[in-house]
Amino acid sequence: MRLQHLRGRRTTAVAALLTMALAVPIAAQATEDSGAHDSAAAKAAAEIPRQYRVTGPDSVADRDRLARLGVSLDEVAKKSVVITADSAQLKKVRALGWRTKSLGGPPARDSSGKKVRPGVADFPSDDSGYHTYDEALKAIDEAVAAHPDILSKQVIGKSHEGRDLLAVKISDNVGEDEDEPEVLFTHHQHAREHLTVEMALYLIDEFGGKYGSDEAIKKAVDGREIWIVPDLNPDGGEYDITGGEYQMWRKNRQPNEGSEEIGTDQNRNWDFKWGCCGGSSEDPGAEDYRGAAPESAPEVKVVSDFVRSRVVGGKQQITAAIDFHTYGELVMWPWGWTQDEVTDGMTQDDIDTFKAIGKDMAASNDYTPQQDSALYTTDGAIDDYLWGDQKIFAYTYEMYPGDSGSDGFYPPDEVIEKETARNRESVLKLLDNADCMYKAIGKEDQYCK
Ligand code: 0X9
Ligand code: CA
Ligand code: CA
Ligand code: CA
Ligand code: ZN
Repeated sequence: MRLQHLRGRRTTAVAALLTMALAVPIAAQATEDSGAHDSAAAKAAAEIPRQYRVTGPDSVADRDRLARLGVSLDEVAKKSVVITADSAQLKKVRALGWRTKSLGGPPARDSSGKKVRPGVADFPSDDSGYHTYDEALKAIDEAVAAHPDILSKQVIGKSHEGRDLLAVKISDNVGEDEDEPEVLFTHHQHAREHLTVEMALYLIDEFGGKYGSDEAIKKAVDGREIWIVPDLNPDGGEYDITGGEYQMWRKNRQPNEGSEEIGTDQNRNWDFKWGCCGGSSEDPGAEDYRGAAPESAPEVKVVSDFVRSRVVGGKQQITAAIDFHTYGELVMWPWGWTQDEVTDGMTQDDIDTFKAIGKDMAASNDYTPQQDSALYTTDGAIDDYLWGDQKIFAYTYEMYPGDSGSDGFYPPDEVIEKETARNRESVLKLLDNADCMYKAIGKEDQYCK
């Protein structure tokens, strides 16, 4: 509590300084923006959206109003937010009377002078510690080859552009479907959130490599069937690093009928209360475009089908899940579609369980625990689907950094090791609870006997 308070004050002071320092460049930026053509075609061709701090929004209602303009809300503070917007969206934000301040474009990270060839998907040279899609595949294949008794890989389907979508299984007797609680980890719904793929690779390495030497790892691997979907958005991820320059891309790369705009926000496309509640956009140009129909994004359909395939003998085998995002350092739980806690499909015991385990996990990684909708309203998000439709205790993590002062979506590769290992204990806690989530509220007998 105290730490958060201090952090908040420091952020405010820095914000005040930035406001003064950046007053002139912002005005220049705005002129430049408004001079640019805002036709969808011109925008679709090239414009890299930017982050802005918007000062004023201080409630969920304010933030929802902002999100309906088609911008993404990347960071939420008490009296301001950080958004990603293109020039047309920025104009709309300003028309609502909010004060905006550019935070600049994504970092270049090519100090070594080694340039990536135009059109080639690769991280800028200073960030070569991140894995491209092919590099991640190779790392996974190597891990599976090194530990075939506890790791296996399967292709569960294809992305819009035809890349393989994988599920890595980790368990003892990995080739058999045993009667053990199953736990799902999903990664990289949003293209620019590359640290989440590193989180998947960390888990695969940690569980594979330490099985023989680490008690806690061995217990988890022996007693659970762990599913890792390391990359739900390979097309977007590759697009985001085109030519070694970060593109600030969020959605998948599926074209939209009748529009020049590309992409669906996968985390608004799941088939539970899809588009119900003002928590997504029907505009294909919006950062949170929900798609033409639930599961219209092939990647969402593939993973939904995979999850449904884990219903065996009428019982969903997966009991718990984490969907990894960046950034904000948050542990969140459903609902996203409503501010309410106890509702149809969420009993007092359910929400108490979500909170007890969520807070415990957040205590171990020093993230902030909260309900999804404390940020802003979201409908069609994965955790609402997994809980609402499949009764899987599903959490959403927002990884490092806590705020955009530390490079937002693009933290340098030097932080990968620390910021992935940071979640080791919280992941082990979820795995430990997965045999009966309700034991966290002392109701094992009532629910799990
Ligand atoms: O907006 C999102 O999808 C997530 N934030 S991000 O900056 N990574 O895009 C937050 C989702 C929180 N709500 C639910 N999970 N329902
Ligand atoms: Ca580096
Ligand atoms: Ca097993
Ligand atoms: Ca099983
Ligand atoms: Zn995200």
